[in-house]
Amino acid sequence: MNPRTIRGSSLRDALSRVRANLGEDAVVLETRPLPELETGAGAPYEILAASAIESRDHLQLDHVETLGDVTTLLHTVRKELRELQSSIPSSSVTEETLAETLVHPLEEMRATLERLEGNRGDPADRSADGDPFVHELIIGGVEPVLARILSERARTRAAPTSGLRIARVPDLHAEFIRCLSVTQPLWSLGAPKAVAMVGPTGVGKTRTIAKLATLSTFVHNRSVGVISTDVKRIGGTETLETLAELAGVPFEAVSDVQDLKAALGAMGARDLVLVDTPGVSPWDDDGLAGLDAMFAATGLERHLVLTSDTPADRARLLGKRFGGSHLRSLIVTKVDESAGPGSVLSGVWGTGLPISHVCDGQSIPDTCHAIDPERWSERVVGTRT
Ligand SMILES: Nc1nc2c(ncn2[C@@H]2O[C@H](COP(=O)(O)OP(=O)(O)OP(=O)(O)O)[C@@H](O)[C@H]2O)c(=O)[nH]1
Ligand SMILES: [Mg+2]
Repeated sequence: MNPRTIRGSSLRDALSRVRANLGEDAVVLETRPLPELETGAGAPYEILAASAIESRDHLQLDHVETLGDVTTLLHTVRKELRELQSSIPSSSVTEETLAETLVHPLEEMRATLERLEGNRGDPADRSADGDPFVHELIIGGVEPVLARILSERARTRAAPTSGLRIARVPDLHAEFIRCLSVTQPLWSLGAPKAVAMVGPTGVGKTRTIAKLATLSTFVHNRSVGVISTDVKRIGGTETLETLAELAGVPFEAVSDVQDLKAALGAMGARDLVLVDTPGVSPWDDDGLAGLDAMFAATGLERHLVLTSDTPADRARLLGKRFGGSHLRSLIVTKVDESAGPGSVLSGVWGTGLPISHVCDGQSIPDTCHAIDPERWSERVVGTRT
């Protein structure tokens, strides 16, 4: 694109010169009054503009990519509306319910559209839209669309209604911490608890259970039991059984709900019973129905396990498919493989669940942690004020 600067004796005059020189569809990139001439006759203007054909060529790839993002988000919104309509009796669908359900997807869509708008700027700034906060958050691992939303919220926090909207790092910290909801780790639950890990295949459910069983036993002094329901696949239980044995923790492999109930009964006095489930595709309706039936029969708590590279819109879908309002917390794994610690925000944002644990490696047990939002925020945003 070769933008040109064109001047006129007024805005209207400058615009007609732009059209005469660059065509009827010329793209106006910037307008500004010419202060040094303001005392003269009229109000002279300068316009930075480019020919539409060049601009389209220039933006084509970004448009394709961004329109793809917008289409995905629209698809998610439409799907959520359909699910909302079918899951809530029509009399109880209030404007508040709708607004609450749609607020996150709409914010994401707005940020994406703003990026489309921002794509007219300097190509070098596109990933962060030239916004240093967005840049900082993306470097810290935050998903770009969420980085834009957080930066915007920090500015609103700094100047809610008017003013220069200049935010500082503490405003960004406050907004990050507000989004990063956490809940108590599983080893500090008060009453005896039986909890199950659910989630798609390969996200780290089994390994997380091995870490939690070991840490809960040796570091937090809890009596623990482990049950695996992943008996149909070859190799589904062996690793966990061996690890439970090494930690001196009782282990049972069960193949149906009756056996599961019996095993839960036998371990009923334990502080924490961890139940492993097989990985299920979010599109496998039968597999998910099997899980639902197991939970309905046992009253087990469910905790969703997702990897840290799961984008917010996919996390939203996975949250709904793996239990929706029945889920108690989110465990984010493979943070060590992500772009940065800020990546954990996508799961929380998409599912609306608080994080109970994050995992950042394969080794057992030292790569499973509870998180403190303030310290986590410092790792993402830094501590400069
Ligand atoms: N780098 C890294 N690897 C991990 C982490 N957690 C689990 N893994 C690895 O991810 C792979 C899958 O882990 P599993 O625990 O078997 O995953 P799963 O969810 O039980 O898998 P399925 O039972 O097949 O659904 C293994 O190679 C683990 O060692 C983590 O926090 N970081
Ligand atoms: Mg497993």
